[in-house]
Amino acid sequence: MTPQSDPAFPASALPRRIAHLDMDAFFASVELLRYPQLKGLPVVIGGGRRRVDEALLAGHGERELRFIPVEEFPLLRDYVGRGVITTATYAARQFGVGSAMGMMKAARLCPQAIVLPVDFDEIRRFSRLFKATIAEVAPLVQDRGIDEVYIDFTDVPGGQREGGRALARLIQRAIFEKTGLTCSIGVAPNKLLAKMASEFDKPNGISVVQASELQGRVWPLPVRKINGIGPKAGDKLAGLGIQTIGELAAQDRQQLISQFGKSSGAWMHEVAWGRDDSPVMLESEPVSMSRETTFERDLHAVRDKAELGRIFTRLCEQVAADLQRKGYVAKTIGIKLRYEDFKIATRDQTLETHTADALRIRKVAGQCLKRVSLAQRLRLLGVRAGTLVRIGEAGVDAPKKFSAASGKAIAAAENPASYPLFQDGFLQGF
Ligand code: DCP
Ligand code: MG
Repeated sequence: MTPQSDPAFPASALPRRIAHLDMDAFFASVELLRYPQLKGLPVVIGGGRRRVDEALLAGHGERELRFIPVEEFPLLRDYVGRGVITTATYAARQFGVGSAMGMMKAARLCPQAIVLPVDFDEIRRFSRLFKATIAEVAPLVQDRGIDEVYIDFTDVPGGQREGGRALARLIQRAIFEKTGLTCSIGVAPNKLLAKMASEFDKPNGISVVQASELQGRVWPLPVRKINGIGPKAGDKLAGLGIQTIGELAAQDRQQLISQFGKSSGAWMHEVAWGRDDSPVMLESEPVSMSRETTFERDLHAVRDKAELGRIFTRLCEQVAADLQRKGYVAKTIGIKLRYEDFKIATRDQTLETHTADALRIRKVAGQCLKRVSLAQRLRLLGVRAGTLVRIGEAGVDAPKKFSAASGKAIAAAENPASYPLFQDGFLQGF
């Protein structure tokens, strides 16, 4: 039930003030807490925990990490592999380095950047900590991902002051005191505009946007800044000569509907005019859980079948472990492949009953794999569990025992004679 439709939350008499908060260079900032000597330097996060890195840090006790000399950290220029950058400090971004960029390419742009691996446990710990800090100040918080939330300021005491700036400042300060991390906040009449506004003054900034500022501050932005307009829609709009949100707003609504369909076309027209009624939802559930991996080298379904099989099984086990740890079961299992030419293929299958069982996920994912071409070599493989339900809800009971079986056990449980089998460039029984 949304707060708006819940009689316990009557619609407020006050103007809506919605904030979007996004942590600054999140993964990198968390590493900088551990290694404060790297503050202000170009640092990128990416790649696995490499041997050189471990060797370097070995022998340094936890308490002494902050004394490791800067010269001893691994540099991007020495990186060899196919890792991708998850994020970069603002000092590194000045060189054009950023999220989703291959590390070898980044090394050409900023060879002197320091490379650190991701520590997911630490990331999750800080994610929970900053969200809990916000919840102490404002009760209506919607989780939007590892490092961002929406906050309804409307009825929070002081939430209307300076259009929300005062409360934003207070939250920013509270988070910094609790975690040592900075964030950026946008406050606006709705989620759509707040999400854009949080980017206006990054890092460590606050932007307050009023409805009257739509034309001056929002319309000049590219359409891709609208949360929900992805690369495909962006390209299609560009093909129609529509680059900015203002240009989108100037389009005839019917014209957009005929180009993009009834709901998308109408939605585009609404958001271009800065309109969005979607409520800040108290509880947000994950839509899916997935694991994927980019291979060190492109792998072929036939020539590298053993290696691919192992990786595939491990991904299924990881997805099962994620589901079990977080208390969810899934009804859809899917796969994702990226071929050597970077084209992507996805397939999924809906189950009769929910599961979080590694063996079952492996089996269904294997069936999905039979439905894609495997003539080309693969660059990436991913496994996804969707249509999630919390265990204990919607009539779903926790199974007595999940199998979190190892790859070997999974292989043995299936018919070893047919596992894995390949025919005509298509993977059979994989
Ligand atoms: N992330 C990732 N892969 C990506 C993009 C992001 O793993 N392609 C991770 C690393 C980021 C975190 O998610 O630290 C949050 O993503 P953001 O887009 O908010 O990026 P940052 O917080 O790093 O930077 P910014 O200051 O721009 O918000
Ligand atoms: Mg962020």
